Amino acid sequence: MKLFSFWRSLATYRVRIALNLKGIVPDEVIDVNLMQGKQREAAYRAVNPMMALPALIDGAGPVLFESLAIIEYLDETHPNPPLLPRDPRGRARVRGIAQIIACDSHPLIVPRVREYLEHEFKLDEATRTKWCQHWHRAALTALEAHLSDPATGRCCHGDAITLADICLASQAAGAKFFAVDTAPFPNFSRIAAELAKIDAFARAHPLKQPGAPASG
Ligand SMILES: N[C@@H](CCC(=O)N[C@@H](CS)C(=O)NCC(=O)O)C(=O)O
Repeated sequence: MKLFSFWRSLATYRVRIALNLKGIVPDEVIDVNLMQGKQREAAYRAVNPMMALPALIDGAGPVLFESLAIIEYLDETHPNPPLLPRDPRGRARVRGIAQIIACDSHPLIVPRVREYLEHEFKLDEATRTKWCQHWHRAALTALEAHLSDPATGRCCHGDAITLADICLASQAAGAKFFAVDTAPFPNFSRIAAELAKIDAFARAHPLKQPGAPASG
């Protein structure tokens, strides 16, 4: 198994957590330096035409792409521990929370968007940061409302770790990178703090990866 990764990639962080929870160790982790724009070079474009991390090759392939699709693949091929509840309503809620993070919020703050704001619209760094913080807070506000639901337990959905918690951890790491205060979101903060204590989450954290700076 080959994982295409970069320490700072929040989407790859999601996949690393799932791999750790399932006890899967990739044979090879291939570094694609997002800060040097390596994701746009021909070699990686051939792997993932979206020019985004992560990508995963399991055995003879094909290449798997998009973190949520990769995590569901891992869940289907390695069912224990399950990352989705059994009941359709629960699965829909977990996927919904995951998608607020991975599909509605995260895409607005990735390098290609920040770089477009900089080069095409000439927005300075402070304005670009304001953009990122705005979309973070919008997602955190929606998540906090969902997490106030009685279906929330120790984790986003009951007491077992699901895909929603994996995504929540990535949102929490992103909030730190962009200096967004999560204190006004107490359910979110409580779950993030609980997850950070779990080894599979802690080992997968961006700042624990090769090449990461000593602090965020
Ligand atoms: N929806 C994708 C997001 C992929 C994505 O945008 N990844 C970021 C890193 S977290 C990336 O590689 N960005 C490259 C760029 O924006 O140029 C997923 O969840 O896998």
